[in-house]
Amino acid sequence: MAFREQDLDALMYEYPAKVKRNRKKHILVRDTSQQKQEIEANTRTIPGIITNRGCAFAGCKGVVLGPLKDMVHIVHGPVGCGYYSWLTRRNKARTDEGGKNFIEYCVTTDMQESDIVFGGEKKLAQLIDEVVETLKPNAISVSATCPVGLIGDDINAVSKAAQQKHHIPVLSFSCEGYRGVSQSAGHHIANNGLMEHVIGDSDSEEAPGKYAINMLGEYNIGGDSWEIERILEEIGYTLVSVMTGNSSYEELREAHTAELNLVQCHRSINYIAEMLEKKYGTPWLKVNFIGIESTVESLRDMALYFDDPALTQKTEEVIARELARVEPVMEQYKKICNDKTAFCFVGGSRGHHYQKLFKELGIETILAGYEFAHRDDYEGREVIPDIKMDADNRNIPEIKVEKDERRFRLKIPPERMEELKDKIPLSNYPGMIPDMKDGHIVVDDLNHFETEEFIRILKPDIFASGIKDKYVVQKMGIPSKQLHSYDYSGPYAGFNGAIRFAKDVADGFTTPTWNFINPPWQNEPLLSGTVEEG
Ligand code: CFM
Ligand code: HCA
Repeated sequence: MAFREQDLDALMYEYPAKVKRNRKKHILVRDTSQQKQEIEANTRTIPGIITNRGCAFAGCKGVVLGPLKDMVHIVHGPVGCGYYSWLTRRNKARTDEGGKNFIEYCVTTDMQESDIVFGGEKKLAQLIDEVVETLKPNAISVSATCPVGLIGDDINAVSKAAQQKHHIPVLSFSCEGYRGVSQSAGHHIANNGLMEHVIGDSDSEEAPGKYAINMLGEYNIGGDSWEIERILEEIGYTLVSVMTGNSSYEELREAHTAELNLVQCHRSINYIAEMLEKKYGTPWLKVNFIGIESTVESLRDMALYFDDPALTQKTEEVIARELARVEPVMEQYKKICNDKTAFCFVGGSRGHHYQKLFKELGIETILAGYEFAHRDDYEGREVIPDIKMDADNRNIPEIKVEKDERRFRLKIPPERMEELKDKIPLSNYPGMIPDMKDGHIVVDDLNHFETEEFIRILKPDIFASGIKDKYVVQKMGIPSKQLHSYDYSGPYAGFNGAIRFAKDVADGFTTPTWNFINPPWQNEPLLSGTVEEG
């Protein structure tokens, strides 16, 4: 059914007027006749509403720092904060030869009532001593949970003292859960800390190999990064670091030597991309390795950036071989998935990234959104190219693109500039809204009430989101796919990931389970009300 802007009022029938006014700004029905549609985002969830969002601690320790495997990540706080952030995100890591890997450890000060009353600094200092002695990590992070900020423990001072005592980096992060409005604040805190204390903290000036790149915003969930690395390394790229999937403190120190930064998840790490650009002049390129088409497009953009015929040729060879292998398999799954509809609601980038992969299977995303993205993730960031040649620099051909003091140097031979300038992938991100079709819905910080209402009205064939709403939706008789943890499957990125995803989704549609579940609307009327006489 076609959904219209005015249908939103009916959908929100239970909201008090003030709440309705607020939530309406976070929901839009796509209308391509409008030049630009705006949405409110990155604001506080209304207290009492059941949101899927996480906290700043989750964004800092869980998302950005957690995957760094040669570090021990200490949670200073009650045991629950450590326990519930222990391995649930499925950021995988393999131990390098002779290397250290503490990913499977859950290390916390386990604060008790007495620590809240008398302070937990001593306990933290003792735990750091114990960690150094027993685990000998390359570095330690200390992340603060809510009570730490409330009682005023100075984790910064404790960490500094421990660093002097043990001669290993002990980094503290004031990422108390209540900071900011979601996990997004935690990404920022972690990014700042890594940039200040880790990235570039080595004497290396040269990259370790040819076509040296960092991959930012890739966390190796379900092994995604390994599949992307397989492709990039075969083409001939040197991965200096991945931020931060399957990565290490030691790898990150070298990140400044890369020639180009790829940005997979824009939301969680754009700060580092921008800071690297400012500090070292390294440009960044938005990529997307979710979906076959997006993967191919990203590989071609990268080849265009380096503009080396041998690299371009190898890129095309790998693309042709992989497409010949995976496309016939996708065709088979498409027969099951074709003409179906999806809701796709995930954190800060996957709500958009997965839409193309759904599309490749013939599944249309009719409602999408992010938990905690900012407006530029929805509306895009505009970079107006103002291309100038540097006449003195003809031996190192480059294009300078300037906007808001941001400069991108793209190595393109001058004679090809005219031909390539419109194709150059600038450091920008078009956002989710322009990719949505007329009548489709974009929702920021979708909550449980709205989820049920939208499902009742639009009845999608598959619902993609996270653990907090998965089971409610499945009990309504609709297959659900966790796009955070991949329901213990994966990888879903790259060519092999697309096939794995297609199989999992097709299995979701064809399982006989659905014969045993009656969706509520089969037995209950969709409308209810009273008829007044007279
Ligand atoms: Fe980036 Fe992520 Fe996401 Fe994210 Fe997350 Fe995640 Fe996510 Mo869960 S970094 S914004 S804070 S792509 S943990 S790996 S799945 S909400 S859409
Ligand atoms: C987080 C992590 C999370 C949660 C997933 C979910 C993840 O936000 O702290 O709600 O299903 O990907 O593990 O986003």
